[in-house]
This record gives sequence, structure tokens and C-alpha cells, in this order.
Amino acid sequence: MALQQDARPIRVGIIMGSDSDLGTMLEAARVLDQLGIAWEINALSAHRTPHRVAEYAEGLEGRGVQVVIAGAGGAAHLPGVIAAFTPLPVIGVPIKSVALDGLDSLLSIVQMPPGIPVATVGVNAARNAGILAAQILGSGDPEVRERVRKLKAEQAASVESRNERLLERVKKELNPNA
Ligand code: RP5
Repeated sequence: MALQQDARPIRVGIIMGSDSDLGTMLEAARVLDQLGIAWEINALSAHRTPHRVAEYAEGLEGRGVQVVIAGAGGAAHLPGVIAAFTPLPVIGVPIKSVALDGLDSLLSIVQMPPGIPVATVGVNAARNAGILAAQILGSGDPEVRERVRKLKAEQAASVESRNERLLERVKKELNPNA
């Protein structure tokens, strides 16, 4: 039942509580693609399909998955439930909810009981979850580690070039008719 993008061995499992989370969770897949890391993706709910989630979590290791990124919103129990079923590292992405702007999701994911950690990123921070997953893989895989180093160097170069254009932008804002 692996929903994977191609035939490479899956290293990261991306899962979300509902397909309504997909717009946010795509950012994790996007950055993993950039880093050349194969992923699979599923939308299964800890509350609506609890048995399927248990089956998914228990099957991760057998399929060779090494890290899980789990996004959920509201009473966001999905990442914690998966962490309860697997010794693999789980990264939780709190999805911004309509009612409480994602504070509910954040607290549900970050406040895990002792013994069952979930590495929690910021609200809607799926890209960071993808980078963190790559960093976890990179601790034992020098090739992935180099790709993460390159990504960070590219980000730094982009900040430098935006900084160089900053004074020009300020001048334009202050003197639009100049
Ligand atoms: C959570 O409830 C999901 O992760 C989603 O963020 C939220 C709403 O789900 P839908 O009602 O849109 O399916 O379980």
C-alpha cells in the first residue's frame, strides 16, 4: 500500500491526518526531492482510521523506511500514535487549524509523555520537517549530509544576494519618484 513517487527504496514516510493537509505537507516532499531522498505519502487518520494507522506504523521498518514525517491539525494525535508504534524517529508537523490557528495542533504534538518523543517543528513548517528528516538520515549517510550542506550554502548565498539588494530597495521605498 506504499504510495511512493518512484521505484527507489523509500527512506522517509510522509503521512497526514487528512488529504486537506496536503497543501502544507507537499513542502516536505518538495525539499526531499531537492535532496534526492525517496519518500512515500499517505493520508490516514489516528481517529477515523486507527487500525490502518497502527498497520502503517508497524509496517514501516519492514519496508525500509527510516524516518517518519507526520502532519496533523486540531487534536493532532497522529504523530504521537505513530511514535508509540515504532522505534523510528518521528517528526511532527502541526497543521494550522481554522478554530485555533494551529496552537491546538502544536500543543497536541509537542507535549508527548516521557518515553515517546516526537520531534516537533513549527506550525505548517513541513519544509523544515523535510530538512530535519534529511539531517537525521545524513548522520549516517555522508552523501545526504553533503546535500544538506549544499542546501544550506545555497540558502546562505540567497540571503547574501538579497542583502546586497536591500539598500537599493530602501532607497526606492523612501524616494519612489527618484
Ligand atoms: C485532522 O483534522 C487533520 O490532520 C486535519 O488537519 C483536520 C481536519 O481534517 P478534515 O476534516 O479536513 O478531514 O485530523
